[in-house]
Amino acid sequence: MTNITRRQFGKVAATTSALAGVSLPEFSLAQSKPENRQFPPGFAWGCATAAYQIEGGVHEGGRGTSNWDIFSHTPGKIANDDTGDVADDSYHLYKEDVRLLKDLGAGAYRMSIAWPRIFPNGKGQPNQAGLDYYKRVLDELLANNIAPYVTLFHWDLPAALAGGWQSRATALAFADYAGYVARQLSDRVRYFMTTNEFSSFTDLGYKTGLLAPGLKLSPAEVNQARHHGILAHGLGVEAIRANAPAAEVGVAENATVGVPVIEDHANMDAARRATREENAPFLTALLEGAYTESYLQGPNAPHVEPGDMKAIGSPLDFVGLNVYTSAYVRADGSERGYAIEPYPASFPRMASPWIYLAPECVYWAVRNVCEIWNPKAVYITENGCSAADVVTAEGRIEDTDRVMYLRNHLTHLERATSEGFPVKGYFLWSLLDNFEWIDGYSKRFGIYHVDFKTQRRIPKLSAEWYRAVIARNAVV
Ligand code: GBH
Repeated sequence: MTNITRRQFGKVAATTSALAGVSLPEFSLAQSKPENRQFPPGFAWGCATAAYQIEGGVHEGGRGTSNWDIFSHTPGKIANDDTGDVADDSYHLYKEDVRLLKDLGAGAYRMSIAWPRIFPNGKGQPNQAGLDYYKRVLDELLANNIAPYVTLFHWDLPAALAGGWQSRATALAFADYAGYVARQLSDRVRYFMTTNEFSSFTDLGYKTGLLAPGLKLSPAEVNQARHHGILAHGLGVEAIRANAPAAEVGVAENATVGVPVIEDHANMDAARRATREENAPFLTALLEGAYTESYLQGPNAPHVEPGDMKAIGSPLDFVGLNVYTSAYVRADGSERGYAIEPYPASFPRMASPWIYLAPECVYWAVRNVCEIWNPKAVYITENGCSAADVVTAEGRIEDTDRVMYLRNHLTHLERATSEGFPVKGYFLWSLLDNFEWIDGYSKRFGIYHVDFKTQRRIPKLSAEWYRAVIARNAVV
């Protein structure tokens, strides 16, 4: 287009299409709404963290050893051989961290409880000092009008539990722990999540060996560990309900999210099918109270005892979704009805190579889950990204890439709320730079920068931006 301006081109195109017809189908653009990307009144805005990633204090208050203490101290497992021994030292600095939440205007905080602080041996005698630590944290949150959303298991498993998730006894021990915590803390906590990300603590721990305990087991053994994971959830829900009748109980799950390559009926249907099939060992089993037929086919199906599936299918008050990226799906005419498209090499990513910048994931996570299973309520329990943050000479962190990532995801989340899907809140991962599992301290996800030598916290541009989002209850 060398000798024609864009404006002229527009005129020509309009004239041509009016006179001669067009080859592309007609469509109408969605109207942008006057209220401008507002979220519903009462929408919960928060940040998320996890105990082993922020607390440190691993030898304090009678805490027992966890699988992650062992794994992180195994040479070669973690970038730079980092450990969570100190992390953000939130064990001591929790008041400062609550203050950071307060400064954001956050009304909610998703945190986890370290099972080995409550039961140093995984079961048996509870540890009062561990419980008292969480009472102090919760009291500080409540004094600042921040509602705690508590995850009971975010991967730090008491090392004393022999066999870990290979053992059915671990699921039973989890139920006892969950019931105990619910009874002790439900005067302070209304929202409980049982477990965080089944595939992370089962598949990545027992199949690929990437995360603790770093095993590479057979498919049948892996399916059994998965079953124990979701059984722990189910028995945990029952135990929380028995001990804290007023609690709202859910789960935080990183479901695979099918996103239609084109928003037409065939591909949207394929994306729904993919979301149900790809999550068959986990979320699908929870929300249907049964494994799919296809998952049970073949010689590697898990051994299921009578009553297990009923517990696993216990009704939930909310479904928490940890969403970072999409799986693009197309209808392919196959028997299962879908294909997942591989990412082209040029697909943009954030600082962690697994975070493809695919912000439609939050909309389709909500929509698929609601259309397939119709849950009472949905939360985004994690969303965020790592970025190669730099502290300027003036001491600022201008993380425009993180703001771009978050703003795009919230734009797609607002599409879901404006269409009436029951999304009740959003938790940004993460409040602070922290111990990022196998990446150690080399990947930063916080909206507050942490200097791990001094433990000084500095708000990044993204913190400033998130404060504006919360204040306006809208994408800004
Ligand atoms: C969440 O996991 C966790 O809940 C949270 O604790 C964590 O800090 C946060 O995300 C950010 O990572 O190295 O390419 O093999 C998200 C699921 C599972 C995604 C492990 C990254 C490793 C991919 N994660 N996975 S790779």
